[in-house]
Amino acid sequence: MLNRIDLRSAADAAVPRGLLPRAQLDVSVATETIRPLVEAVREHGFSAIREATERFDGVRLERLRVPAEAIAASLSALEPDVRAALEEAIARTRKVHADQRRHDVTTQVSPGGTVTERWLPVSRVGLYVPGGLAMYPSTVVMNVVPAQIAGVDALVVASPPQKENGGLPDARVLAACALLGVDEVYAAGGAQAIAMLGYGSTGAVDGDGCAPVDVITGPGNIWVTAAKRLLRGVVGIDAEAGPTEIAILADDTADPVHVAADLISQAEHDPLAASVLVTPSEALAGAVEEALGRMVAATKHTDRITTSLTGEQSGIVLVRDLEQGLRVVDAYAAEHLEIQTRDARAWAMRVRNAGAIFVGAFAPVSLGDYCAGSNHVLPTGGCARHQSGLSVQSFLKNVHIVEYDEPALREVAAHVVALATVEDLPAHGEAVSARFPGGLS
Ligand code: HSO
Ligand code: ZN
Repeated sequence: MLNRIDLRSAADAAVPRGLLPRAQLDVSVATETIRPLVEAVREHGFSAIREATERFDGVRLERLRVPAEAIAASLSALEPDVRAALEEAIARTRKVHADQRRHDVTTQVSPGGTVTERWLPVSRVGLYVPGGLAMYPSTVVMNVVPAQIAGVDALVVASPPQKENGGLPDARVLAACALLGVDEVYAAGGAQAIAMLGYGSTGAVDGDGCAPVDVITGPGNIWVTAAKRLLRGVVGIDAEAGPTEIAILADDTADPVHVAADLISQAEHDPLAASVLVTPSEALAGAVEEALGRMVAATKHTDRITTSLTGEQSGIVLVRDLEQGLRVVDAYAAEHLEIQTRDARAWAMRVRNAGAIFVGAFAPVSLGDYCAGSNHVLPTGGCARHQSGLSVQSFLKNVHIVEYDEPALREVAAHVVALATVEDLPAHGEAVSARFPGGLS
């Protein structure tokens, strides 16, 4: 079912990324397609959002903002087991993210001269929660918890209106908002929602509009990603989240049924999702193939999963040994990486590039999707080489506070003047020497 890539006789040098399975997602074309829509929302606000919503979601919007009663009613209607699960997910996610809080640090640079690095939350954050092939109340948790711990002033959620829910966003998404105390929710999806968050928008009536935010986070389809790219600079944007990915580094100690189940679990998201097994064991590769054959047919979303597993973005990579496997997973830089080997923790600690790493036989990715306490908004498409997943840090910025007294400035004044002179910016130097009319020394 999966493509095979045999790297066992490949040279020992760094693994060329081009050899690894990965779909190319052309966001730049989509960016041009949605540019007029983003501009229309910027100029016309609600009427442009309503028009796009009718066209893409098949819903005629009466109001942009979801009424407080509808959010409360969704929580009352929530199944008790789902409520308990969401509460547990929230508690664990809070526990882990509370430890990410930053503390201000003051460095004494010289006697009388200090620089304080102060961490401040952004004021207003917009969280996008998609609602296409699947509904994601868990994504509400993963976005809202770190923003709240960072201490943002205002937090708004946008999620596409659903015909099945009377033109409101998904009921479970609304219930998750209620559990987290989020009461500013907008029924908007796709590129129009991102434009609404970035530029702000009028509403159907007074008080129904959305004020612009400072940062937009949350995953979405290619149109959402393209709109975020257009808005970058106008607002802060988290990573561009493409289709989900799982890579598993496994040896002959791994259970093929567990490996197959985990590959299937992420393939379930999207026909474009990527599932990659990296192993030195031909026996494991064969057993996983055999298990997939049985298990894919028996699961609910067989078509989507088959498309994903047989696509060019998925495959089994055969390696000589785990050392070469480590180089492969580092080059691939998966959104999610599982290590199912002997000494799994030791191998995990040697990985440089991955969005999140799941260690050993009992830490499947779906645990992290919901209840591990870790965040599930993670860099895809190889961005884990230079980016991190969503965290409290995503909602903080730092400002340096510079405090020098007179002797401290005098001590370094000549150096400032010398650098200003060499850069041909004498007024910079004069701003210092003006403070010492009697000379610098
Ligand atoms: N695996 C997805 C997150 C998710 N899974 C939400 C289930 N619900 C991307 O990390
Ligand atoms: Zn998932």
